[in-house]
Amino acid sequence: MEDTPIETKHYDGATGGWGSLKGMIRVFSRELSSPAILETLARQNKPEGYMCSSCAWGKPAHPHLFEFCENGAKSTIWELTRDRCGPEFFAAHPVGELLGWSDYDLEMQGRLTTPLRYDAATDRYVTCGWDEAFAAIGAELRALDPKSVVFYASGKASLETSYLFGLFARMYGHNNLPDSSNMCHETTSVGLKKVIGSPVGTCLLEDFGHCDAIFYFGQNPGTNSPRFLHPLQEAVKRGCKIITFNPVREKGLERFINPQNPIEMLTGHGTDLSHMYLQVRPGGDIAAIMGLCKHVLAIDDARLAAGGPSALDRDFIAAHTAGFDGFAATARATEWSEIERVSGLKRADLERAADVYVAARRVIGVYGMGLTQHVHGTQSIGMLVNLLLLGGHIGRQGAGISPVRGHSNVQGQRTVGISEKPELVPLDKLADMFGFEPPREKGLTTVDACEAIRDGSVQGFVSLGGNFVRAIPERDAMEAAWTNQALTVYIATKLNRSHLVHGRTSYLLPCLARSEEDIQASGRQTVTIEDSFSHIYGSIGKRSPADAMLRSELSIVAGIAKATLPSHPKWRWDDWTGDYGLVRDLIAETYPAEFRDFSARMFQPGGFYRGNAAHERTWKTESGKAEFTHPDVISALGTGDAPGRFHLITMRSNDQFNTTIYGFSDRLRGLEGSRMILLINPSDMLREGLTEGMEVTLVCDAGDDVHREVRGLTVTPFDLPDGCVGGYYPEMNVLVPLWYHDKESKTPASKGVPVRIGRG
Ligand SMILES: Nc1nc2c(c(=O)[nH]1)N[C@H]1C(S)=C(S)[C@@H](COP(=O)(O)OP(=O)(O)OC[C@H]3O[C@@H](n4cnc5c(=O)[nH]c(N)nc54)[C@H](O)[C@@H]3O)O[C@H]1N2
Ligand SMILES: Nc1nc2c(c(=O)[nH]1)N[C@H]1C(S)=C(S)[C@@H](COP(=O)(O)OP(=O)(O)OC[C@H]3O[C@@H](n4cnc5c(=O)[nH]c(N)nc54)[C@H](O)[C@@H]3O)O[C@H]1N2
Ligand SMILES: [Mo]
Repeated sequence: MEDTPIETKHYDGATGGWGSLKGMIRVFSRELSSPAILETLARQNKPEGYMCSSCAWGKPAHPHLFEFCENGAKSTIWELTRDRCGPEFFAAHPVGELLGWSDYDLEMQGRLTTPLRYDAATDRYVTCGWDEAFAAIGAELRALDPKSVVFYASGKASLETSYLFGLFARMYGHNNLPDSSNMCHETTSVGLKKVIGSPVGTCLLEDFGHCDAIFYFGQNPGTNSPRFLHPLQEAVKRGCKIITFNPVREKGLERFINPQNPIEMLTGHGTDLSHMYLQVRPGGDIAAIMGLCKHVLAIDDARLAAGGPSALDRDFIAAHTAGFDGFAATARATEWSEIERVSGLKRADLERAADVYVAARRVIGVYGMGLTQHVHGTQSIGMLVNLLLLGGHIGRQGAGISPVRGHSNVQGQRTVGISEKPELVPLDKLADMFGFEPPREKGLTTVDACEAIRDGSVQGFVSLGGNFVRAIPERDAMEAAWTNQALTVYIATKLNRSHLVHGRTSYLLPCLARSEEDIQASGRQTVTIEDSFSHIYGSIGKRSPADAMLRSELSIVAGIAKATLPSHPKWRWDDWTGDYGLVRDLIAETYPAEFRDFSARMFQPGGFYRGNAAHERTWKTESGKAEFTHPDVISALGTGDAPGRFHLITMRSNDQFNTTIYGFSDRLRGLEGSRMILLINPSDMLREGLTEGMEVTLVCDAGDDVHREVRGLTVTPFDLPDGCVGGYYPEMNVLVPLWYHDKESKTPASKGVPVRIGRG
């Protein structure tokens, strides 16, 4: 690419530093002057404080003075905005008009304040009372077949609320409990469960204080989990080597200036984070890891031939794993030329990276959406586990596999029963505790739910947070089908597009945010959440609610349940609403191994660990061992290379939280001002005859007969591997076919969408 005259966009600064403070101030200068906000930020992620509702990164037992990051602060400030989106707003704007507004403009209206009912005669949301809303929703739900209703959760609501939401679904009569995880780390839940018997990562936060090497795949900490940069920086300073695999040169993985360190802030000297940065092609991770394993095996062969010690942990492999021989044969048989072609990486680089692996005594594998959102994502995760198993790097200090979760309680929601998979929930226990017969058949995932909404078999959708219609694939077709439903219910803090794409009967119910005080019959309530390291924390909101009419998520769920279900002496919705401690007792009774003494332990500094069998080297897999798998594909993409075809990565900017757009600056990538851009490398630009600033259309090239396109994208040169392009999520979601998902978990393959570039 050096010989092309086109310059790519890039950012010269480091992650963190003054840029992160400026980033916060630019978006929120007005809100930052509020003492309430400063007080909330100072208590963020501290024991007995408030747990940030942004990402799921761990909260250390010994927090920094300010244990928050640029993006966590943005999320808190966003919740605590002074703006209100009340009845006058809805009186002034019919839904038909609001459908023409951008995501940014909708959420910028501020916090919802009163319960709202959709009125078809005026095409407006109109104010209604809570009791009226509950009664009407209850009547609609009773009239519907429970199997035709979906209860979606977006990953933020507390363990207490989530437990009751899942319980309500089963008492009502279905397991249709998809959550945002179905678009995110479901690949992990399915993939890791299969090979190590645990649906979640095995690392603890402390492990990052002991590792010698981190193999880092497809996760962007600078934007999505900035507090992770602190342990990464400390690890590098100790001599740990980070080897990064990512098609995009993410600043967060290149250099970090710690905003908590005055010397680094004043001198501008930060830490270079990645020892090697390998710009793998999208979906090229299976091949890249195959190359690493191949070289590790070659080193082992050479050492053994010379009478030296093995480069593998042979005792671990013999005692704890199954399938090593088959996997080793596959790795040996895979040609380097194939590995280089698919990964886009050079053999010499992969060999150097493998040398780092062999030299390290403790290795951690980290990953995010770059592995999970592919057609063969489960196989990529299996490959990363293969790599770690070679050296016995699971189930000991300083080693393990560490998926970085998204929403702040997305992992916890699964833990307490929000799952469409009945086998993951102790149904017999629930039957016993609550005196009812829970449904036993599998429920709908996100993709299944979308298909069922399209074919008309789903008629009701109850949404605990989130912005489902905007987050899913195939948005145009889905929006059209959505309005055929009989009932939609949205429990939310802010207005978003999903609320406008409503069923015939629709309610929009405004709730408290986690940072707000939640007073019930027994007094001020605490809620709990679980982080990426299976640690559980209490969180207390202290801010005055945005409006006196707001209710907590738990009380809204309980209110709808009570209005829907028959009364039963063991179904104590009012008591549970009055004292969340009673719900924690139910959780502890349902999951005694993980949650014993729940309320007593929830304020333990650093959270309490609910345990993980794989961390103790107990493998709850089919074979009872950790399983080496051999992939049946070498690329994780669902489509091959073809003339004119690119694979699209849908990306998050530094100024967004999922579908919530805070602003138009993607500072860490040097991209400013617009989200309607197409990122492409200069050689591909020349090959396609494109010039910077030209407007183009992206067209889906998945080979079915549906036309999907996004118009008006500005060509922007960017450092990417050949054959791929980048664009922003959720704007690009129109292009992702609903059927284009991970084969095993059905996670939409949002990181490798086949597209063509059209003119105009
Ligand atoms: N500020 C902020 N924080 C967030 C969020 C947010 O939107 N904003 N979202 C939250 C949620 S729900 C989630 S799930 C997480 C998401 O956090 P991440 O897991 O970091 O997700 P993404 O930013 O979508 O993509 C991750 C990285 O994968 C790379 N990548 C793309 N394709 C490939 C590939 O084929 N191979 C490899 N190796 N890399 C690839 C991309 O370049 C990108 O750097 O963040 C959470 N935290
Ligand atoms: N193309 C593409 N698509 C993707 C992805 C991608 O990388 N590329 N990423 C996927 C991923 S990882 C995820 S997790 C999903 C995200 O999907 P969702 O979780 O459904 O979406 P969010 O944008 O996080 O939801 C934002 C809305 O949540 C509501 N909200 C915010 N805080 C609260 C609260 O405390 N309580 C309640 N009740 N409501 C609240 C607000 O109304 C806000 O508008 O999108 C997925 N879609
Ligand atoms: Mo996510």
